[in-house]
Amino acid sequence: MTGLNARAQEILRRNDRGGYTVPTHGLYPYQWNWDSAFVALGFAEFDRDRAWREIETLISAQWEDGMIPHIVFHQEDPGYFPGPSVWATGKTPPTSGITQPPVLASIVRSLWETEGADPACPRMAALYAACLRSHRWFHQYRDPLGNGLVMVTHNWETGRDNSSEWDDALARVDTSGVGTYQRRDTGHVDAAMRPTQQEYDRYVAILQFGRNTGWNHREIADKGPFRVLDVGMSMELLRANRDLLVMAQALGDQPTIAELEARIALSYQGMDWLWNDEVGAYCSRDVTTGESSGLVTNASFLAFYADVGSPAQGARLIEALARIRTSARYLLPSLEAGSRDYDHKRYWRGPIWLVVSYMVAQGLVEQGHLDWAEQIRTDSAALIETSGFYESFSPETGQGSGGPDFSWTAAMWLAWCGKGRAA
Ligand code: 9WN
Repeated sequence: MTGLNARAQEILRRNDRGGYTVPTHGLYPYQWNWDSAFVALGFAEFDRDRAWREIETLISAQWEDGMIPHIVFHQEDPGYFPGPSVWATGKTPPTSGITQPPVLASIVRSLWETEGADPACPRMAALYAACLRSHRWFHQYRDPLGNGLVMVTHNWETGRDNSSEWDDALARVDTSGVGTYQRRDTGHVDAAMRPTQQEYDRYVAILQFGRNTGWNHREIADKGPFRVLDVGMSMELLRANRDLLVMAQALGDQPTIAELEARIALSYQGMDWLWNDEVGAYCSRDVTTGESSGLVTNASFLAFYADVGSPAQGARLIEALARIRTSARYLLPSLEAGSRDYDHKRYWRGPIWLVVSYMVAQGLVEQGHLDWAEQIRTDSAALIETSGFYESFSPETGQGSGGPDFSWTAAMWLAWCGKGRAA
């Protein structure tokens, strides 16, 4: 085994807390939803049973209404804010009160297919049922326009926490009642790599709104202070519904097949609402004001992963990618350089996040843009080779940012960008 492969496995083993993995030691001491999905792909490269278990542990915290929470607090840790007592959801195990990107079904399909796609696989069937419940929760609570797109009620749900896409909506959040609290993140990593204090106040204010409703997701969706159609999650859910459909077909789940087909058609059509012709890309859109963010982010390119758009729209996206390439030494930045508040070091305002790069590259392969997919893959591998397994990376210098020895970065090395590289 080569050095980086061994190192990546060691990171996953070391971040393993028994059935679930923490994203990184210190900064994120709990189980995160979409992190676990990608981490399972990494484990699958050397321990199949552990890969399934990662997702099964996450699912054990699924809410009765189908929501899969964004954090599961399996054990207390004073090193993270906001912890379980701040969320106060009253669940066992304790969880946060919001969700995260619905990538799980796509990863379950991948695990199942690499094991031969046996329709009688009980682990697939159980996770299929859990993913279906979660997708129905999105359809029921998070589709305010009835067009198959995903509305988020907290920017943390998007997983792209401080993307400039949320700035206008966040600016309207009233923070006057937030009170005092102690951030923990800036005690672990350089504050220049994290959201600002003003942003954190807004995040906390939105959380408090949800808590004050007793985590009533109907009320939060209708009246919450943050209501945005997220381009990333809309693309991911469309993709995940297609992957779920493949499993529904294998299981012969007829009524669900029809339901999913209708859902896929709806989202496919609905995605045009996110297309911004001025910038030539898909962008998030505010539900309250109807405004498009007008920003080209890494999530814009998930259109390939979701297989949406006309050939002309696809060509414009490739044009945008080529333009981004001229200013980024490494692909794929989370925000195009030159955009409002672009910062190559600050979290989701520029740095590269390999899990999004992985999904975009997968989509590019599927749509026949092999050169671009390979460019993203080799750039991603080079980042790890030069800087290590960081949470994210500067697209300008390649330097690592955020937490070190990061689980999903290790997983992406093992399952994707490190494959076949002598390291
Ligand atoms: C809040 C764990 C998570 C990722 C997110 C990333 C970051 C958390 C935080 O870390 O968010 O959920 O406290 O900053 O933005 O995508 O899932 O790795």
